[in-house]
Amino acid sequence: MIRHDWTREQVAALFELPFNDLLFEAQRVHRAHHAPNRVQLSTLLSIKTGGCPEDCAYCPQSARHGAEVAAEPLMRLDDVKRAAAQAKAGGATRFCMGAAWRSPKDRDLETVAAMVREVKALGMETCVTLGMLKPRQARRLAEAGLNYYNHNLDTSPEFYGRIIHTRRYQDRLDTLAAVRAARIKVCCGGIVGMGETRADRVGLLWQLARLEPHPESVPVNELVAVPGTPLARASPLDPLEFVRTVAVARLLMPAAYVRLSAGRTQMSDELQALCFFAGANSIFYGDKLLTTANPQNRRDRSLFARLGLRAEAGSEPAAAAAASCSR
Ligand code: SAM
Ligand code: DTB
Ligand code: SF4
Repeated sequence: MIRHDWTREQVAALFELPFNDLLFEAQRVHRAHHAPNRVQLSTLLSIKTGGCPEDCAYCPQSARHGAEVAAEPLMRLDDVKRAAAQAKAGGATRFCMGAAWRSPKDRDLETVAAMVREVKALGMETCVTLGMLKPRQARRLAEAGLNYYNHNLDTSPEFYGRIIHTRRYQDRLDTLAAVRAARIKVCCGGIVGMGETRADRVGLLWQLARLEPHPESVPVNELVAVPGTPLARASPLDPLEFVRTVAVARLLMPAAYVRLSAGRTQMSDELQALCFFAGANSIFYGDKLLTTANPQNRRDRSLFARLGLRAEAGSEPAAAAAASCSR
């Protein structure tokens, strides 16, 4: 059953279940809503890197921190198209383009709309993450055929003020509402391992589960502690607590794709296997996230083979047409 009325106490109680009970229940719910051994692959591209005016404490792209990320202008359409074609050839079904902006300027939005059209023409699903959006801008992206917009709540409302000072939690909820109203699918999750408490992880997932409808896609990022950022020396999260977070996300949002996102390079194969058992059914695929490293395709392919997992096939019409031609 899909519920939006979870109480914070009920979410906290899920976190407190014995580990095996939690994973058993998450796996049961996972199987009721998804193909148990399929994983959706998204590839990321940073189309506008660095120099961001926001102050998100985790982020190497903020101009306010001292991380070694050089600011670059918006990428050219041809280069984006080439990267998307390469991602498709590698087996990704969705191409996610990220820009280090507080919010997009209208002129830049038109360039991104053109990128969306080109990537769709390759037969891939499209996702962009460009910061805060006004309703009019969301409608413009919908007209270009955008499938998903990524905008994370990042953490609980209570912990949020320790991490970001340049925009409010409500600004994020407003952007998510604009995306929904434009009928674009919502990709929304958060980051753990930033020094937050379990109560904050409960608060984040509770907020996500209250969104109606739930986000179609929920990225669970583990902090990549980048030198030069204020969180460079954050203590790593207990890996089993990370698995619990994935399992609770699966239980609260049964139909969503739960994505094992940033942080996989620092995870063992065994930890990732537990995350898939707990209900993760999507990953970022490709050797780079936005500015930091992600596991090599070779390593992921070998992990999938060992676990008997298979990549989900493409679902955009052009891909479906190509598949039916080859039958
Ligand atoms: N600038 C846009 C925004 O913030 O909405 C889009 C890009 S931003 C890099 C997208 C998301 O990446 C953030 O909301 C955050 O959840 C995640 N992220 C950024 N830096 C990270 C890090 N060091 N570790 C884990 N996740 C990170
Ligand atoms: C999301 O939740 N995680 C991705 C994507 N959405 C845009 C970004 C992770 C970024 C990790 C740090 C970096 O590579 O710069
Ligand atoms: Fe800018 Fe996004 Fe990084 Fe925040 S997370 S500093 S908004 S690029």
